[in-house]
Amino acid sequence: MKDEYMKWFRDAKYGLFIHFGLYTITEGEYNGVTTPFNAEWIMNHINIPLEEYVKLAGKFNPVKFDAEDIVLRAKAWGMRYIVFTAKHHEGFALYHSKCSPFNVVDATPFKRDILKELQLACEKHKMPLGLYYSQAQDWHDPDGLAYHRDNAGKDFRAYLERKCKPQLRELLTEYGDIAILWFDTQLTMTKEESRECRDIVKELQPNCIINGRLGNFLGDYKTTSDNLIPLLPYEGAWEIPATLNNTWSYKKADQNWKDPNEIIRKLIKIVGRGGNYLLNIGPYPDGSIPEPSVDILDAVAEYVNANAEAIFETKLMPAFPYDTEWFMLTAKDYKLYINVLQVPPRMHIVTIRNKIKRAYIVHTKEEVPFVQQLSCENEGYWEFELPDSVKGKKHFTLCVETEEKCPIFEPIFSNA
Ligand code: H79
Repeated sequence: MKDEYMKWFRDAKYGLFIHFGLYTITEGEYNGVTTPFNAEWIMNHINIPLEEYVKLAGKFNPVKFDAEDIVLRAKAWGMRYIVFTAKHHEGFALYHSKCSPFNVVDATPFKRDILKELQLACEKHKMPLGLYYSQAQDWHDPDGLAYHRDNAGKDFRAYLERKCKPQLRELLTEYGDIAILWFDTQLTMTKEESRECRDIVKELQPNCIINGRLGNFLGDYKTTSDNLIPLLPYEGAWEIPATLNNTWSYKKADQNWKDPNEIIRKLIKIVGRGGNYLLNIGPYPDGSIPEPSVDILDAVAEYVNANAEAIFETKLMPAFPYDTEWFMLTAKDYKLYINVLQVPPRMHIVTIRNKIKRAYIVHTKEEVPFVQQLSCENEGYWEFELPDSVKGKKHFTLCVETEEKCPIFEPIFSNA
């Protein structure tokens, strides 16, 4: 198969994004000013001068950062890969870079190579590790780009050769197998410049997957806009990066956490449309994970782990013709999963034409009696008799095994 190296990614469905950098220790505030937006953008948004910003490195000491704990939690949360910020727009490397002293080992009292620790923990627990790398924006290098700033006098080529390309080489040669190179914000990068970054990745690690934000359509898969779920199923590999509140790096003023049920609903919606959900945490300045994030992801994990067969290794399916609130579908060959997100008074579904072989509750494996007939409108109609074990439950998944390999839905407007 042509894209065999992408298979694990397409099956993985759910990953952990980690935003950690010097911005973390501001918690979204600097000299009494709270940044109005994402905390990792604080330098740019509230205009902290570079000579001030670099002083944050002297305070960077996340003594509670525990790579193995993070990896084990990600596993327990049901996540199948991790993407970590090796360098965000601020330009600070969270690893021991030899081509820029603005890095965690050389510039901070912490002195530990965070990325190396994460790599070893990921290897130990067989967790694929991807790296976020801001390829065009670098607010530390004088020739790196900055959004909303005048970049006219900069020699971007000099930055590329001096920092971006050598750092990519370091990341791809000194930190084991890199599962994904996660680029972000191409800005004005030309096709040739994106191509040079791509070539370095593929030369050093041909199986490393490149996300779409490398720019110029040179990535291996589509990254959607932050936090935006495509309306329709999409056949190519794709992923949505998303937050649990409204910031990526930790921000004290943002306690607008999503409800776990909303995360579950989004996960099913994304998976049903063929995508991956890359869900973010922004550790505290001490390196530990904020309790609200842990609580949400623990709650989501109960659902994910109980219903894993309806989520992972699922395939793209046609769009169900109705915009349903109480359930959303996912599919595998010969199996349709009805992910019930709000238990209805009567469990019936219309417009499905497949022939049912059997139906069972995913987390208990109980057989479920069913009726399959035509509705009074002559539509395909399924009805299920739910066992007591799911009554009163907030959500559960029903698997319907069908004679046919793929779901068959009736178009609802063609015979009008
Ligand atoms: O790393 C996270 C963000 O920091 C990064 N992508 C995710 C994964 C990102 N970089 N740029 N953008 C997102 C888009 C930039 C949007 C902007 Fe703004 C609009 C920058 C300034 C205005 C959004 C609103 C970000 C800050 C305020």
